[in-house]
Amino acid sequence: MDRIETWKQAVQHGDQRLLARLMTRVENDATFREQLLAHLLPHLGGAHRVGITGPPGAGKSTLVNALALRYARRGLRTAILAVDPSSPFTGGALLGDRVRMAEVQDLGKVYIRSMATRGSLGGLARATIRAADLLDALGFDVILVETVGVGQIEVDVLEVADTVLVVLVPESGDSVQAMKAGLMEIADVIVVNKADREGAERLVRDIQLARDLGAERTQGWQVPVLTTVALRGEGVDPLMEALNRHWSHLKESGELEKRRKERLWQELEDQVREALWQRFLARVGGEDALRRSFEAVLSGETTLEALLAVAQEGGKTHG
Ligand SMILES: Nc1nc2c(ncn2[C@@H]2O[C@H](COP(=O)(O)OP(=O)(O)OP(=O)(O)O)[C@@H](O)[C@H]2O)c(=O)[nH]1
Ligand SMILES: [Mg+2]
Repeated sequence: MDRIETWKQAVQHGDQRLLARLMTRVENDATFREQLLAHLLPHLGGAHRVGITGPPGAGKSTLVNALALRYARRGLRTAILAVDPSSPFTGGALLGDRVRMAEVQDLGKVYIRSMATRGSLGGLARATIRAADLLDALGFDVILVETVGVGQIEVDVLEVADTVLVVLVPESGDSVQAMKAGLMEIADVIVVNKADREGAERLVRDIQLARDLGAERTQGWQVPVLTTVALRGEGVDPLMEALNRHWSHLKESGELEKRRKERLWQELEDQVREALWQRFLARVGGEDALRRSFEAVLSGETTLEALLAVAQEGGKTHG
């Protein structure tokens, strides 16, 4: 029996410490992360990965909380990955999320993990993708990934998620005007949360208009625009239905397989690039040496061609 099968059984029997240990390694140990993929590959595919993104304070955590409770009540094994681009573990936002998510944790059915940012955003994206892969292989049915919709992270959510839920609030009206078409390239489902406030219906209409301008992320899928009051759980059931419909659409249209393949291809490309870069560095005598040579190129002492030639000759002599 392979390693993943052993882990899977242990985790399904409630071994929380094993799960925590694995997740910590995924987060901190890049080598483990890369080696793990090979083992995970044959076990992937069962989990619906939902990425939740949107501006700070839009109510993403509240919604994720409400969704997770509902999924769990349906008997689905549910996990939350909370990705925070700035807060360390002691950070206010993260702490706040944890307190708000206490209700979920009390239920004891939903697995929650905060992914702390270490190193680059790219590294975070990779750690998050691998964490989702691990949870998928261990038998989770639903993985909700909350990211803050700023800069790079917003695009990263596309890599990790099968379904992208964009959470907006009535106050987002102006930024929606600015990003119209772009929004549709990201979103599979859009929700206007805090619909208890002024302007929600207008924003819904604006988004529906914008929807017809942009290219949809999922072919043959019209992006539903819903409203919620996450704080009171209003609209959360229809939202979950929309997410489920998208998941069915992905499976039935063959789009899911296409995306997963694309994701793994990306992964392969990343790993090959990284490996080649490391070999290049080794040939030129490490990063410090390369930087010195680079300075020499900049000052005209040597040329880029000469530098590349050294790397290639080094390759020949060292095999
Ligand atoms: N009025 C109103 N407030 C809400 C609603 N949903 C959430 N909130 C409040 O909005 C605030 C932010 O909610 P969060 O769920 O933490 O928002 P978030 O998007 O996760 O925030 P960050 O993770 O910090 O970006 C909290 O005070 C919530 O209680 C809603 O439907 N209506
Ligand atoms: Mg949050």
